[in-house]
Amino acid sequence: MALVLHAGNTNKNGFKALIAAEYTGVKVELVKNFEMGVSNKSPKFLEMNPIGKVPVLETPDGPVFESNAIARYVTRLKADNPLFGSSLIEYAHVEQWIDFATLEIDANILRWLIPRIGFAVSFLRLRKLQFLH
Ligand SMILES: N[C@@H](CCC(=O)N[C@@H](CS)C(=O)NCC(=O)O)C(=O)O
Repeated sequence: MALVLHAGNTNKNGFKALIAAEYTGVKVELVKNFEMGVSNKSPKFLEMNPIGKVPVLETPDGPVFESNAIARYVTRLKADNPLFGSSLIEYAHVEQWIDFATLEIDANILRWLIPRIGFAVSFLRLRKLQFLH
């Protein structure tokens, strides 16, 4: 039976679990009729993740939130899954790129993107305009 993932079908954080599932040979299905801002604020959803964020994976042992934790859970469903690597240095490299993507890219992406789509003035632009020194 498939595990149910709560997220929209374009959610980048949901993709982590779906990709891990594909490589692992585990069935993960997106919940039907997910509506951002509605489904993830329902009382049933908030029982699974009190801060109302997606993705959340329903497992036979209860829900898991945080996309990296979900991807790791799905990957660990297969014993000795090569996705984790097969030596100490390979494990470290897998963790290195997970952390890099999360802490260096994801954490900063909105700060980079928002000025470029015209919603705010970037720090560099302010400095160029001599508002900052
Ligand atoms: N660190 C979390 C981030 C989760 C997150 O920010 N989810 C966003 C969508 S990408 C969300 O649910 N936003 C809805 C809200 O904040 O109400 C993870 O990796 O799962």
